[in-house]
Amino acid sequence: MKSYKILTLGASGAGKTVFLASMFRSLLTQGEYGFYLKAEDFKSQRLLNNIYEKLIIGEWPLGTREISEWKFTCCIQNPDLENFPICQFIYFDYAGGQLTEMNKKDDKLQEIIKQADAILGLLDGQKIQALINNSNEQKIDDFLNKDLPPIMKWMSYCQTPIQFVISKWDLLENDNFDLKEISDRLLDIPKFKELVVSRNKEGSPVRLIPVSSIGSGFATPQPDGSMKKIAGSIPRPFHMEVPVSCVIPDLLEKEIQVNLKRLTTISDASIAENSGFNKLLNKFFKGVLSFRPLIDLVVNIIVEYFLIPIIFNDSEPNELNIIIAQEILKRIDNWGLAGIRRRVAADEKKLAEFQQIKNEYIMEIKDKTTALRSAITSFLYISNKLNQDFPDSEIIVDKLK
Ligand SMILES: Nc1nc2c(ncn2[C@@H]2O[C@H](COP(=O)(O)OP(=O)(O)OP(=O)(O)O)[C@@H](O)[C@H]2O)c(=O)[nH]1
Ligand SMILES: [Mg+2]
Repeated sequence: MKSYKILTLGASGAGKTVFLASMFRSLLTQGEYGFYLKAEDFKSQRLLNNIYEKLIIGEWPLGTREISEWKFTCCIQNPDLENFPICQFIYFDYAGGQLTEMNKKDDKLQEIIKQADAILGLLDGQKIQALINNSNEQKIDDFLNKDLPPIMKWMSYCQTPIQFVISKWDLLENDNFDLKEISDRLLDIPKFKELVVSRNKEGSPVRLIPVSSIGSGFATPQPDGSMKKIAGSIPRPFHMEVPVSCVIPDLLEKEIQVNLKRLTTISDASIAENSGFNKLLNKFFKGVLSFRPLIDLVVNIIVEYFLIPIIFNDSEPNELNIIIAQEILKRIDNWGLAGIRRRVAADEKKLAEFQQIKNEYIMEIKDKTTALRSAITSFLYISNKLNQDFPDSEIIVDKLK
């Protein structure tokens, strides 16, 4: 089973540990998300649960001291309660000071960063609040000069998919901030803009994902910056499923692109020779496709031809299969995973239809192929829903600006 290392880059106090515990708790059962996370062993499950149980009573974790590694298997369950493992995620937690005050000797964290398959930049919502309100010089200075530079540096250094997660959204939500205001302010920072422009050029989406590990109405900030639980409140974590759901389609899209590139030297001759297949294709494309068969086609091609070998067998996809898949995707106007994301989110009716398809896929799970198809569709649905709920979550730099 393929394993992906996902690294959260964030300063001390940004909310890494609380996010990890709350994400695990939210994804402990499949619920509406269409997948769940299983901890590697009972001990890790207990440790994360302990952190969360303390949050509930208003006790925050102490600052992290050591680097720790957390392995999760991403699983999917069908209506008969059969479980299908899809892939593994490895998460890391560490003391944020190790990132912002990194010296040459900190090879351990550097090695982890270099080996990460995807990076989530965790931006402290409380500092963003200060930045937008222009309210606390110390916090603004820390954010701009201490916290952000190493995140930018490592994100530019690594070619992995990236996303920005804004923590403590409960605070920003109270102030009625919108993401547009925040992304405009962030784009005023030259290094930030540079990074977004370069990722936009490659066609990789860069998102701002608002999350709150405790949800609104659970705690209020105190004058010293700490959070105090509101008596009688219960946590309602918000968007815990989103960062991971946005990162996986990006990772898979990258795998697909790498495999397609690998083949640029091979001529298209083999597909022409495969005339039986061509006839079949032509037949298929004669009718105008409605939404479900189109999604079926794209997701099935991607799953069967690319992801099954990569994810389950840890091998490279067969070359003829890639050519066939490439040809089909070309004919339906480059509908890769990115294509689905671009087109669905903009249309409310399509998103509702997509949700329906996602639910049908869960009902149809019977083996690892159908499980993988369902997982991919759930991730795509969640990332599309984010685009619809927060239209400014995707940062795109207008070239004319
Ligand atoms: N309002 C609010 N506060 C939060 C949230 N998440 C974390 N906090 C606050 O931020 C503090 C720091 O969170 P941690 O998760 O410990 O931060 P960290 O990034 O792990 O910090 P280090 O371990 O020092 O690197 C917590 O003690 C809370 O006071 C959130 O979703 N909402
Ligand atoms: Mg911590």
